[in-house]
Amino acid sequence: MNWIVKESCFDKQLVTTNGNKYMLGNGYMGYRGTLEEFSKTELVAVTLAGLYDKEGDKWREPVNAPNGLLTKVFCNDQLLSVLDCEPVAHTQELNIRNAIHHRSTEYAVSDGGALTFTADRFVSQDNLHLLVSKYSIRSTQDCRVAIETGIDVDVWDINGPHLYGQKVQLKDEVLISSSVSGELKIPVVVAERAYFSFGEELLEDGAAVRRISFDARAGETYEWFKYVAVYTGLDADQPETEAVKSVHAAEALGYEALFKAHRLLWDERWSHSDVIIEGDEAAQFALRYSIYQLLIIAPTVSEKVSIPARGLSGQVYKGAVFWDTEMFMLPFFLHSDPKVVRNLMMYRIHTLDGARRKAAEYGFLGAFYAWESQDTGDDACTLFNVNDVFTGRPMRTYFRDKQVHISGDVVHGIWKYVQFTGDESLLTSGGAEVIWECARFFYSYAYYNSVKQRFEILDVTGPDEYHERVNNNAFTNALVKETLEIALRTAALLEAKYPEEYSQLSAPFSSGPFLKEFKTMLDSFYVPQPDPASLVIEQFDRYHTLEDVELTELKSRVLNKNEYFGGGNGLATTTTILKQADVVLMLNLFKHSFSKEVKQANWEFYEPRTEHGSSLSPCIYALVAADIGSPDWGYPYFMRTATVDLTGESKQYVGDLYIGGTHPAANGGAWMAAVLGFAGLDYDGGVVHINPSLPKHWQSVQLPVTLRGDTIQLRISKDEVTVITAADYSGDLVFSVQGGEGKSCSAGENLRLALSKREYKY
Ligand code: IFM
Repeated sequence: MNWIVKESCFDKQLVTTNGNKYMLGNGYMGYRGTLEEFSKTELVAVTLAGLYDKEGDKWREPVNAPNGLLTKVFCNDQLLSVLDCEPVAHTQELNIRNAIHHRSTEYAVSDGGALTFTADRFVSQDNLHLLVSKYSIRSTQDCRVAIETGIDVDVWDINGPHLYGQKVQLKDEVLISSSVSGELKIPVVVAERAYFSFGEELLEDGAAVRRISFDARAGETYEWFKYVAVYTGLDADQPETEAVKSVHAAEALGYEALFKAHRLLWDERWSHSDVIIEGDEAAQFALRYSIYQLLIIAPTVSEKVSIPARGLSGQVYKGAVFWDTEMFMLPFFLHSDPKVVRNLMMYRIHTLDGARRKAAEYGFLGAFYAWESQDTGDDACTLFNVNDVFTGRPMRTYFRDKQVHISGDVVHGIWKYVQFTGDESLLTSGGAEVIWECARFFYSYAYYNSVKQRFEILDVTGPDEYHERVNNNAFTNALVKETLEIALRTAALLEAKYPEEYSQLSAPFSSGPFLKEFKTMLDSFYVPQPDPASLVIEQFDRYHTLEDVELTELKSRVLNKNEYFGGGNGLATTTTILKQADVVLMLNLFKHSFSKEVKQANWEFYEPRTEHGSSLSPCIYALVAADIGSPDWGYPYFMRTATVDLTGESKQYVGDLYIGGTHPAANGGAWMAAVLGFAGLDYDGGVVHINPSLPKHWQSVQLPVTLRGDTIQLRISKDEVTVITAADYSGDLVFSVQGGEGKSCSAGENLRLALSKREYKY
């Protein structure tokens, strides 16, 4: 089984792509897949989750910590770096099973000799503050070697600098870099302990890098270790003390013991997340890699952070959390590690006040969640989010003001978690307030059309950001309707099961608008429906009046490869070309409310009109293709999604804005397409429904799923579903295949459920 991502030579052109592709992380910090000698020019970054900073009037973004793993090797005074010397041999590898990064580079040195430098590193899953690295050199000839290693305090920032008062000191053989963030004055400490059993060390007072020199003997291997801890004032009152303690403890344990603890935790993670695709190695690898990308950014411990749109791969998109988390990443975590979802949803609860401030700022009630959310929940999205490539001027965009569906997405996520896990405590821990406040926001945002006698949602931007400020976007209206329904259901559930909490939680809303108003709105709320003849749902009012141009024709009108298709003058705005799945996304989200015919008609209508200008888009077409029994229509979309961070083939610029980095929403989308789409898994909180729609060459999909505390194994093939339960299985789940009768099974049983042949359209 292949768990290795590998580069067999060094290509300067791929430094940025590989920085994303070879990422390590543990939810607390991300470490880009750069090489030991690299600096900020090559976008080295140790990106911290949840610590943001604003420099002057630039965009607020996450803080990158100084890089405690900086290491350069010199041979006879010559720097050995892939950037300057062409290596004789070079490999860069990421083992996604253990989350460990390895590089090995052989350099030609004087008189026909060769020196090989290797480095292994991991971002500990066991101690989230710890980076651990092991290095070696071996020369074929005697030579004078120097190693420069320490902390690189010259940090890469997009909108920095963010760290001030940089101070470096040496205490008990630990090098400590301390600084404070500019805006909130949060201390950031990096402590580094390098352990060498050879060489003479030179460290100048106050310097962040030391030099170890020695005479290397031919054929001998010299090995050394580094233990680096990162702490901020958000983690501890005395971050310096904690960081120093951490590296001393790490050194005492040693590299192998630290790696073992890390590896065991990764084994455990894969035991409840890995998905096996029989019959398609390429898909298998890409899906596994997508899962890896999600695991390295999962907040397993903190409920104060969520997952940014570019994960922890840097400061792109201001390190902000978008709807991507709820709509694209949440399903993977729900099925594999629901505790993570609780943390993600608690983050929304903790940022409710920011959402309330945003609603009030625009003159609405309740909670209007940030389109780009950071630590406080205030919106980091600016009114001018893109620059016009032609004029260089900022363009007015309406992501912040008009993508009101974000509040519905948050509610959707909370309710999904509660329904899926049965953990109703989330509602009494703030979830109910979020839900009700979002419903109040929509109530105040809605417009009552007295002629048509219905509530409508006007002046919004749906998922398709190329068409801003439209009326009655089908996706948005469907989410608003769901929010109102969930608000009423939440109230009924709490009143029936937790009456005391209910009266306490609902008291602040007693003067309304509350349940009565939600009900009134719901009773006459408009959601665009399929046209009786074509079955197509119009994306928004008057969408069908736009120029119905082919995508190739639209692209032929492009003048600059980075020009933005949306905004005031964007090429797509006056046409039917959409940026990303919109109606089709709605059909996937509410798949039980629409017939196969409606889904098919809309897939066929919108698919040629979708530009997939967002990495969130293709997976949705894969999901709906599987749903309508045409998995092979969806397969290329699945592959495109699952390989986005392996190939690096994604939009890197919008206007002149760099948007590169990893794509967690696509990673989550790949999982959704494979498991919820092709394998057809659908747990509704009561019954586990399985209705597979496997691509032609897939024999089966096998995976563990964690449902209501039980982890079961599923093997889903074209003619049979097998459920394997553990010895301690509770026996509570019911399984139904292809809509048939529900079956239960007991602990330790292999339940085999036959499938009838399904007619696929290939
Ligand atoms: O949330 C998305 C949005 O839908 C499209 N532009 C990029 C954002 C972050 O991924």
